Amino acid sequence: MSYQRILTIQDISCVGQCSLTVALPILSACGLETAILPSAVLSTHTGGFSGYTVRDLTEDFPAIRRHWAQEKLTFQGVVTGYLGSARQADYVEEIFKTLVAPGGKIVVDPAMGDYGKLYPGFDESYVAAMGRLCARADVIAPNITEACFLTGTDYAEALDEAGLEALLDRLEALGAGSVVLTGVSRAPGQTGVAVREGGVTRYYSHRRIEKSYHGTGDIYTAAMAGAWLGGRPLYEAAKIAADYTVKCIEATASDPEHWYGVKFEAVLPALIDRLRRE
Ligand code: PXL
Repeated sequence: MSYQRILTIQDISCVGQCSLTVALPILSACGLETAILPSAVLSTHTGGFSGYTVRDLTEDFPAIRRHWAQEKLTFQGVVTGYLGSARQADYVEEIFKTLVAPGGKIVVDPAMGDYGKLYPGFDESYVAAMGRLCARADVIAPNITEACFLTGTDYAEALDEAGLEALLDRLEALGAGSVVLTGVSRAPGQTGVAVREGGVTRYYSHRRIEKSYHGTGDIYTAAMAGAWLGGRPLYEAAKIAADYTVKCIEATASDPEHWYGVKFEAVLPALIDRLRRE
């Protein structure tokens, strides 16, 4: 496969090991040239810090898009995450329509909530905007909370098989090509992902580590998108990313001081090795 240039659009949380500060190194480690479009700049992420600063970069999007179009820059893949505003999603749609190379792929992580709640600052209009982006995506990667908001489903973290299948049906009906649903628990002590492609679901389960960390969804999406855009089948990419995310949590769990994110850097070599081998 020829050298691919990927664009990832999400915020810079200056401190906190999430969004762009994890997506850029992980996509690069997957061997992909990675361009970035920061949706906002925050002094830290919003999960557990107080008094963080936020600068929304929505107003910069149209001119940046125009400049790239003028330079005839296109992308073989676009990966989106946490955005600065609902209106920004309209500009992101414009990028999907005009700057994705023929055959290029779109991965949308509708990063907007966890544990049944939206992140601070997001509301129904943001959920609707994420739904519009999901409709244009080749792959979407919601967690259960995001899946419930996107489909108007009552939130329940532990769903039985029928509940999961119904949720996956509704997610597919949003219009996305394939769905990688994260945080899917099918047995006590386990968690994992469900991959729905062409109406068929495959599950991958692994050990659940009780401690949860910020940014692991972003790490998961970056590794899954990186492996998939790099040429692995989607289910394989979903498994590689799940195993990598578990390793990141394992590398962090023994350090109580490191509460705001995971030490993904320490296990990047293992991700690179696996991608080289498989
Ligand atoms: O990891 C998702 C995320 C990304 N960016 C910011 C966040 C969060 C989660 O809370 O606050 C700014």
